Amino acid sequence: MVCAGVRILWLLLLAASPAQVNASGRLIIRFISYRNDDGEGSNGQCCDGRSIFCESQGGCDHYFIVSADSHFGNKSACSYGSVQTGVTRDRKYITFGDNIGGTSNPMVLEFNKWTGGVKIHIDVYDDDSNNDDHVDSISTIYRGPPGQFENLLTAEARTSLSLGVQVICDLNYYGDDCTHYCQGDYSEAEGRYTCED
Ligand SMILES: [Ca+2]
Ligand SMILES: [Ca+2]
Repeated sequence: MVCAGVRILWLLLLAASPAQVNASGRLIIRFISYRNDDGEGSNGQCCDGRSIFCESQGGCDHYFIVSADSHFGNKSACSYGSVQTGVTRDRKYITFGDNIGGTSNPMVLEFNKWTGGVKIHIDVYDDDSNNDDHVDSISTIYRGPPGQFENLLTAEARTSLSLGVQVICDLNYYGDDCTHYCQGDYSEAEGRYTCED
């Protein structure tokens, strides 16, 4: 997988220069709710069961593979990383709490430079004992600078996911791309922290 390759590259970079490479910010993705009205997979069949009547809730055991990409045209680049959630069993409709089948919600992806936007791509599957069924592939784009507030978005195709996105720079990192490092001294005269540059 390309995503795995990116991660391995980063590990090599980190190993090569341990004092130089730090995360400068975080992309925070919070799942709010998800709806799969038909309780079906992308093949048009009930998530579980093959009769004309779906099981209650379709038998859908949803889990989500989230990839966050700074390059909107190439979803496989996966620049900000990816997360696979745990499973929520037997639900067509999910209201997410702070835990998605063992995965912390919100999910936090660290980055070294914010590029001004992100394409968030989500592959949805129904967990089975073998050959999980594909349910949907949905994505949304967020553009904006780092800030204090969560932005609400909807990723929608046949099914729909509501999510919140926030971008924050780490402590002492500033600027629209979170790469300006400043650990300045507090200036009594100016009433604020100052930096050399
Ligand atoms: Ca299934
Ligand atoms: Ca299932």
